[in-house]
Amino acid sequence: MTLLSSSADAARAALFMLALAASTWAVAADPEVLLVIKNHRFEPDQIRVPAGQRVKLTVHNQDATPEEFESHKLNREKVIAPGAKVVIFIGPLKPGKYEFVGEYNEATAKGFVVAE
Ligand SMILES: [Cu+2]
Repeated sequence: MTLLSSSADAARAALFMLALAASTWAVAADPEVLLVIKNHRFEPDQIRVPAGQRVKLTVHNQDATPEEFESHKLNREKVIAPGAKVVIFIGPLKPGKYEFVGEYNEATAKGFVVAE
């Protein structure tokens, strides 16, 4: 290992460490969305997310019956027990509209994600 020979080298090294830390923060900062299932409906039933980024979707089933979050367009399917919370990562998505349903109550439990 070479010792730093000048303060310019030290400054460059500090900048490098800063860049490294910044890229780590960027990875940790997935946008988060909370989705509640209540009375066999999603609240909210419309979600806006940034296109091109992975998004952390937390789905909290507040009903007394199980529900299944299902979306063919998002390629996700997950059963959620009564009272349970699950995390579903979606994206990165192209701009567009992505419908989802609660498969056990499709008449009322439906919504969509808009990526823009
Ligand atoms: Cu299903």
